[in-house]
Amino acid sequence: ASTRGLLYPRESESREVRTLDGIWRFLLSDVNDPMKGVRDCWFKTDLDKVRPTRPMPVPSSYNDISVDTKLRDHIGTVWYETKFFVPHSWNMDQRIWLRFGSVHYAAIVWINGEKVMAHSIGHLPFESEITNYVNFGAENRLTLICDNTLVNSTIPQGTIVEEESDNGKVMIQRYTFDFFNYAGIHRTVHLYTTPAVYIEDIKVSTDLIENHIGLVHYEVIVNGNERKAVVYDPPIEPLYIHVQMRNKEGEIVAHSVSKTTLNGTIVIKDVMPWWPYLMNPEPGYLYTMELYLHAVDESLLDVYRLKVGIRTLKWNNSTFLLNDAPIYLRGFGKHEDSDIRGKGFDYALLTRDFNLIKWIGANAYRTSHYPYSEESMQFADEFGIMVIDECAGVNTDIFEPLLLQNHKFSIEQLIHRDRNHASVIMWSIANEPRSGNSQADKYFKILSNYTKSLDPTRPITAALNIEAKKDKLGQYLDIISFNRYNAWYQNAGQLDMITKHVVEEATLWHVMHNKTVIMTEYGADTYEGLHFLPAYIWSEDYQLSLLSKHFKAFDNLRSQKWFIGEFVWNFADFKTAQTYTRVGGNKKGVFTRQRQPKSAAHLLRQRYFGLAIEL
Ligand code: BDP
Repeated sequence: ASTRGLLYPRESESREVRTLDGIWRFLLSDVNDPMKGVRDCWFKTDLDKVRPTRPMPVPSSYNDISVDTKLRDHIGTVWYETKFFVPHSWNMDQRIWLRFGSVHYAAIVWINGEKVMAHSIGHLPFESEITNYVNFGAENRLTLICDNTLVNSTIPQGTIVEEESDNGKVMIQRYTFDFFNYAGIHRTVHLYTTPAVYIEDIKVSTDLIENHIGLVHYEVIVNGNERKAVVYDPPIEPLYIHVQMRNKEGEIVAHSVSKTTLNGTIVIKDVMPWWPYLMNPEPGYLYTMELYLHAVDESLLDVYRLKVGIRTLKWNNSTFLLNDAPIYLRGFGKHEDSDIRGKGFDYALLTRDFNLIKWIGANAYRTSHYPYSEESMQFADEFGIMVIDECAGVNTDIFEPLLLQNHKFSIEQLIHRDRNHASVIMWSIANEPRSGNSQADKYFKILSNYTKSLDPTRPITAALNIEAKKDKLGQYLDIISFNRYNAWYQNAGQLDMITKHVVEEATLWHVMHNKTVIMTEYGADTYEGLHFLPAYIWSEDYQLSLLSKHFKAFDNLRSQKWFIGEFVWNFADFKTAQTYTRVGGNKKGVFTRQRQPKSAAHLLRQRYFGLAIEL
């Protein structure tokens, strides 16, 4: 699969977009022979002819759709199949693309029995041109195998162990992170067309001069000449791009001048910069960048539209500035998680989440602990919500070379996918890595430098949880983030042992590295409706007190400019693997899994709006 391109599929004068979302056919492979179907070529025939299939919604995790433990806890591979028509009208001078928003964890895809792509690492898109594999004016079969196994070299890591059960030997997937390892086709499946010569990729960065002149630097990659010489022989060259910017009202406010290049800078006078929520009466202001690809004879080849927010980021040892204004982040660690669909994308859930974020007055969240949907990144741009964009490296341990390679690849794909979003203000390269281990230093030096080389325009961070003195990663970060569960995992029940500890730990991180500091996780599991006075662990009252003791620490720290943000864990309750520490999953949500507020949500709302007004 190509990792270039990956522009979100958008229709235009020159492009058609369809989705293949709906009910697909589905079956489980045998746990002890997960690759049998590949050996026996199940993709060469209808899956129903191989074994009985069951209906499976796409997008969705498959785990919670049935009432079957075997499906929920399945380890290894599963098969999906659907059929689709390619109309005659999509004739040979177009290209046809098949694109998956994400499949967790690894996938191989066949069209009409021919392999068209393979991808691993969940939560990231992949696509392939399928023009030469489809039947025009006829039905086509799409078959996919998906593997959810996590091992030492996957991002994130896991281990498979064999245990004795009542039914003989069974495989068990172990992992050290707590969120449930949902699997399946998690995001939209797009079928779309481009012209033969097409805009493959766009890279945008922005600048502001005195907050009233906006600069949009762009680089465009065009492809197609060499790969479809049948159509364009000799190739069409040179090509040029005409770019224009429209404001929210749809008026053209600026355009490119060069008629010879694919790169350039657009200047917008009296610009409306992109501002975070509650920092400006019009947060999340986006321009539409229209790119027209022309042949030199002026004929129009391709059109693509990209939303662009114009803002700057600057950081030093003591502040983090957006459009030259100091930023204080007030937000959440989140999860993509909900009843029945698991990690499956759902516009209703996404819209509800953003309405709650607005209601509570937050201005930021971290995509803990993996890249979230592209649609959510578009929402964050529109709503003015700042995103700490985290790759899927969680609890990284056993630092082997193949892991480093995959970790680099996961960051590379993430940055490639999200670099044009104004909402992305920081990359998080890991959550709670075992950063005290002897190999961690070298590993993270390479990973940090690599990340910075891919995108020097944003700072990098990682959510650390080992003692500051033992950590080896902080030295390579631009901003230090730390997670700590005072009065929960340590000193459970001791609400009087929070404030001092938080202040001391944040200060230690700052003093050791002379960098800005964020608290990226703190919180308490809370069973909604459970009340105890005086506050008692797991009750709503305990969560309220625990949060307010942290607020006291944050207020103390905020007088130091280097403390730049607070993120409560978690936005909403979410499903976990089964352990005796979890009652119906992780309950540290300020909202329930059904997205209704616990008492703490009202307290947090007062604080977050209060902080916004102070700014
Ligand atoms: C932290 C992890 C987070 C967990 C949280 C918890 O970063 O993913 O959900 O603990 O246990 O260590 O609630």
